[in-house]
Amino acid sequence: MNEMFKNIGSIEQGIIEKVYSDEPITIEEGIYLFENSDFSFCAFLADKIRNKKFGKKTFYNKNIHVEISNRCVNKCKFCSFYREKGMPDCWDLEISDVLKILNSKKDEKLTEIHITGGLHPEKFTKFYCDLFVEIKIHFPKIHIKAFTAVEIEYFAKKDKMSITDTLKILKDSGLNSLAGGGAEILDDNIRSKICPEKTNSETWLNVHKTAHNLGLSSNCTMLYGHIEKLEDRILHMARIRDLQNITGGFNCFIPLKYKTYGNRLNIENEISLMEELKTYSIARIFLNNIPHIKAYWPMNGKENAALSLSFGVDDMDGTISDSTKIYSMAGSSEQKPEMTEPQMRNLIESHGFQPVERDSEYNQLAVI
Ligand code: V47
Repeated sequence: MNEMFKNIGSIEQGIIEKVYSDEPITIEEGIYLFENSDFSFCAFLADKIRNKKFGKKTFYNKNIHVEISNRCVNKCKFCSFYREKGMPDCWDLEISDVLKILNSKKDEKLTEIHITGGLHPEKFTKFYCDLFVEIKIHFPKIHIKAFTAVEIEYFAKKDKMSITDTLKILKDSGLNSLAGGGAEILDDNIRSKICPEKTNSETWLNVHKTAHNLGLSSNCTMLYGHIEKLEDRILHMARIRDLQNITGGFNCFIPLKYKTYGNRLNIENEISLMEELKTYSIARIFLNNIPHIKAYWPMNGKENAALSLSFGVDDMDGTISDSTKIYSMAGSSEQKPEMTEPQMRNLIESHGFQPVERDSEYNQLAVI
C-alpha cells in the first residue's frame, strides 16, 4: 500500500484495496468519492489505473465527424443543435454531399467516419443503408461508426421494424459500430425534465445490448453538470457497468460536460474544470470493466482534454476534420474543431504522454 495513504479513513482504505486488486468499487463508495473524497485522492487512483492499463500511451484516430442534418423531431432542452426546416442555419446533407466531404479529405487517410444527426422527420432507414453502401463502395476500408441508440430506436419505429432487424440491415449495409450519445443520464425522472421525448433509459441500454449481441461494439456517454445530483452520475455509470458485465461490448466511456450556450435548459454556469477532472477520475475508478475513457476535445477544448490525461483519460477521440457543430453551437471554445495528425501528436507529447494511433476497435496502428 502506498505510504501516501497512511492516515486516511476506512472507506478510502477499502477503495484503495479494491483498485489495487482490480475489483469494482460499490455504488456507495462511488458516491462517497464524489461527495467526500479529495480531488487529489481520486486523481491519484485514476492515474494509477490508467498507468497500469496503458502506461503513458494515449490513443487517437484519424477521423471525421459528419452530422448529416440538424433537423430533429425531438426538442431536448440541453441541445443547441437542432433547427427547423427553412431556418438559415438548418442543413440537410445528401449522400453525394457526404461522399464529396470524404473525397475532399482523401489525403488525410482517415480510418473512421463518425455519423450522427437529428431525428429527421422525412428520412427512413433505407436512406442510411444507401449512404453506408455508397461510402463502402468508394472507401471500402473506412470504419463507419454511426448513430446513437436514440436514432436506432427512431428508425425502427418509423419503419415498423424490431431493433434487432434495424441494426441487422444497417450492419449488412456497412455499419461497423454505434456512437455513444443519447445516454444523457440514465434516469427516467431526469430525462423527463431535460429531454422528455427521448428514448428511455431501458431502451437506450437495450439497443446497445442488442448491438453487442450482433457483433457491433459501441461507446457510451454521460451528459453531466446540469440538473443531476452527484449520486445520479454514479447510478448512471452503474447501469453501464452492469451491461458491460453481460456483453463486454463498450469500447469507451465519454463524459460530456453540459455546455450552456444556445439552449433552453436555463442553467447559468458550467461546472468547474476541477469538477470535470474529478468526474473523469471517478469514471476511471468506477468503470473498471470499460477499457477506455475518452476526452472529447471539441467539447472541452484541446488543453483541457490534454490535461485530463493525468486524470484517468487515455483516449483523445481523433483529428475530427472540422465537420462537427454540436459543440461549437453550444458555445465551445473550439469553433473549428480540427487538428492535423502532427498537432494531435504534439499536444499529447507536450503533456508528457505517448501518442498512439489506433483504429476504431482500439488496435494500435503505429507507435513511435
Ligand atoms: O447525446 C448535446 C451531448 C451528445 C450538449 O461515440 C451536449 O465516440 C454538452 O455522443 N452540452 C452527442 N453536451 C455527442 C456524442 C459523442 C461525441 C463524441 C464522440 C462520441 C463517440 C459520441 O452530445 C448528445 C448529448 O449527450 N450534448 N448538447 C450540450 N449543450
